[in-house]
Amino acid sequence: MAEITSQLDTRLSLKSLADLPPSVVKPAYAPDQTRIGIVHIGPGAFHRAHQAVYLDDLLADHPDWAICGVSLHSADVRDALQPQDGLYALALLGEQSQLRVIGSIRELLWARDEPAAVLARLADPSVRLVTLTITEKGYCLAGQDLDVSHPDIVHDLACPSSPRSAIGYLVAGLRARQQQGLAPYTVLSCDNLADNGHRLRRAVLQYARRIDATLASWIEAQVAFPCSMVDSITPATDDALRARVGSELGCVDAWPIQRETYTQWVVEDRFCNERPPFERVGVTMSHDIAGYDRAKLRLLNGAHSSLAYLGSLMQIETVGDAMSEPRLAGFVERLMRESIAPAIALPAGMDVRTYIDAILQRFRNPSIRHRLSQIAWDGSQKLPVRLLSTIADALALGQSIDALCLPIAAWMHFVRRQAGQGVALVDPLNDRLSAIGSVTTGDPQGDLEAFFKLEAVFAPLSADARFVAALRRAYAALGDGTPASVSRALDADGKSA
Ligand code: CS2
Repeated sequence: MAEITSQLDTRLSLKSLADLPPSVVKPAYAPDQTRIGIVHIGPGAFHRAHQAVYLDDLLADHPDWAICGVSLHSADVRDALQPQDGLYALALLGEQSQLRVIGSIRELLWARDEPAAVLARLADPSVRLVTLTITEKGYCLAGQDLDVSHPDIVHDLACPSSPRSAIGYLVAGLRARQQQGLAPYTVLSCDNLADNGHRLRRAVLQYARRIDATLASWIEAQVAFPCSMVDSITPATDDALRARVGSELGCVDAWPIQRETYTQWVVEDRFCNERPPFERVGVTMSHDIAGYDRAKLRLLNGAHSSLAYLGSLMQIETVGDAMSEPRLAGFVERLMRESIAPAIALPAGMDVRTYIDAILQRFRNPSIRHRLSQIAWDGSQKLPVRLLSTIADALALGQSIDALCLPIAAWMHFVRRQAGQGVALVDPLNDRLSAIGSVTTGDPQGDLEAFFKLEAVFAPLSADARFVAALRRAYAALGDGTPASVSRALDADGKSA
């Protein structure tokens, strides 16, 4: 016992790497012999489960593509991983589960603490690529444009050399390069946004134009912002994972990560500086990724958010549990096959039936517990991209939007329920949402009007009479949002199908 305790006092690190049991897969290279070539903004769980793993596969043969992870808002990742020399364990969950230690993140910075170090890295010519996973809200967008009233953007426009936002840092780094006559870096968005590269480019240029027109023209002419599609289901770390990883490693990892074994990354092959040979480690490099990103966002993420809100109202805890509820599983399958897929312009060669089958199977993965409450975060940011865009396209094609409105109505009931119980939402619009939730009465007409004040979510659809009527029906069908009334609405949808 004493021995086990003393082992568990040991922290995962370069020093303890050699002592890990043989069942744990270790980096196939010496992490301290690599060099940083990528700055990644937002080294959260998704990045560490996805991009960092592709780079981990590459570093043995291409050691100058290690990652410097920069957190903008919280010191947590740096504080957990710095004492571990950047190492962490990744549990791959599937039929053949595996534990591997990832070594590709070689430096961790918290921008609030070390802004000069972040700017120095961005200006370092060995850094040829800057990648981002900052979630939808990190882009500070209002519709298609930069939200110039966002507090971080207001701050950065006033003090561009000591930024707070990702956009502010990207531009400050590019400005240093332009001034020093250095080549720019490619900026690669890895977030769940359709046309993520184009949207980021637009926001960066809108910001740059406000501080320096010459710089903006240089960025416009010189910097590439490829689009990408990222996919791997990554449930948040919980105590069960920490305990399992601790006992398998025989030492402490303060922040292990878990994900399904499936992973996909499609990247538009348009870089303005050197890039890692991503294709060698399973990344699909393509000249046109539009279509892939829409299919994934609308089918997988749209279905996820639908399960999240309908399932939460039904007091179901995880995606797996939701898929064991026949009404909900039936609804989400019909939604994907009959409402979402017909409204997407699919990429050439994509067999959408097989794609949907695979998603449903991934949702049923018995090895993972993916909490609906995690997916329910940031609904105000996710719904426009995941479901409302499909509704707009379905309307343009003259298709029925009744089923598509049900998860939107479920979100509204969810917001109302949380406000009624005094529970804060994890959502950048939490204040406005709780205010709206607390004035709702359950009357569809009045409640819709209250929600439509959220223009960033509902405009311009809220001006379309067909949408208003369908959403009103869906909201009414969910009654008072209790499990019994949600079940009735799902039954009714099944019968009308
Ligand atoms: C999920 C995604 O939390 C969520 O909103 O829908 O994180 C999803 O698991 C990934 O996009 C899968 O690639």
